Amino acid sequence: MTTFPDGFLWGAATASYQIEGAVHADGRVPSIWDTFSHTPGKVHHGHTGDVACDHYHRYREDVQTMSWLGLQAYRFSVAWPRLADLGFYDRLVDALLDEGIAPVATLYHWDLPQSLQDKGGWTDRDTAYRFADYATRVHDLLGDRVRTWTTLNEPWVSAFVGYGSGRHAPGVSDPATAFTAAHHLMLAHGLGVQALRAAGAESISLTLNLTPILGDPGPARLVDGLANRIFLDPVLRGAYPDDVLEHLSRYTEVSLDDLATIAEPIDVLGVNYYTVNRVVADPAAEGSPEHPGTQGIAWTQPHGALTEMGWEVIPSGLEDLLVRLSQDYPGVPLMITENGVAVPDGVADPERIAYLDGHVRAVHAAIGKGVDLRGYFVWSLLDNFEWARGYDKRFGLVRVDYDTLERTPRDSARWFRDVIARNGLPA
Ligand code: GBH
Repeated sequence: MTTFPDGFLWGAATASYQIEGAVHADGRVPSIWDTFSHTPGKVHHGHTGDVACDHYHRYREDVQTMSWLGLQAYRFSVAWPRLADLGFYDRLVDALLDEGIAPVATLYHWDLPQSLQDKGGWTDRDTAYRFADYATRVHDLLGDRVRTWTTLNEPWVSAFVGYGSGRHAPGVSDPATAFTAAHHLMLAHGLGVQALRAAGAESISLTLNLTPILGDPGPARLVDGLANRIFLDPVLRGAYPDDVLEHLSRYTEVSLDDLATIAEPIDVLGVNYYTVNRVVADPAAEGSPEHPGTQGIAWTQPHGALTEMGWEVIPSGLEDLLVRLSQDYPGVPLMITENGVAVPDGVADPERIAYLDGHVRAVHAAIGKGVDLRGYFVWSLLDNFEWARGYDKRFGLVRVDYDTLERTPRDSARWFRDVIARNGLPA
């Protein structure tokens, strides 16, 4: 039997723009993802989040599904564009608590109000201060019931996919803006931690997408800096790594005051893990716009079977990552805040069960090696708007029919229900 420690937290995750729909309800204002998805050519098939899973109106049914699954926690994000009327989250949190499900709230999962983008978005330092004000307002409303808070989801994606390659909103492609955005996102995180702490939040975290970089040691080290250490080091060690600072400081000023704010202690580090990257030295290579400064480095073919996203399936990458984090950044408990896979549509999804089984085993092995890992959240509860890839890529434990909006639990949902019920995998 693969059994987990008592109190290990099993959950599932979603994000506001990916599931809510109801983009005009109750005074919601436009976000950068409304603008981006309505710009022709940006999202596959021209899909938008206008309706998505209509979770905004169907949350009661979805909470019932969570209850059937036996979820102990549910990770959702609050839409900043809904700040004028947060009543939806008030109702959602009450519905979760009625079912004994712990709400885990992320304050920013990529849906920046368009009005802030019009003033520069994350390239404008002021956005970080606005984020802290927003954090305080959300905590004022939900803080009596929500104990666990996450500032940002995956600042790497916000900065380097939003402002580096432009594959995501706001669709800017410029290394200078990407690095500047990265620093301002870190500052927003630190100011957000201060705001939440002052308001009395019990547990505060940051969620990073951490991608182990395999291949030639020199290139792998550089890309690891630009993808992983750029956020890990300032938050958990108080300084940007030298190899990263060399790039950053070309575009933005990094003061000691900022570094002190960014290093504000957190209670948990959220880890989103999907796959690894493989790189080699190649003098002719242009590098990647999502890792500016990587001229002379080429990304090589993933190994083995690929997911519908084209990502390599490699559970050992997760075990190694967790062990590395506990060695390089000791003292901070870890939580898997996202892990999951897009597979071909259907209610039978043996590939998803195999993927999750492999990764849950990897997590168990890491705990066996002494890693302080507190929980595991599947991405995702529901099929949803997979950003630039639209609705074709399906990550849900629960299938969504986008014509009828009917929900159908997949085989993997039954499998995960068993895992939660026995707090471990079957023999
Ligand atoms: C998460 O992002 C998001 O938080 C979530 O909203 C999203 O729906 C989910 O994952 C699934 O995509 O780009 O080929 O080099 C994950 C973002 C995915 C970025 C893996 C780095 C590395 C593979 N990460 N990616 S590749």
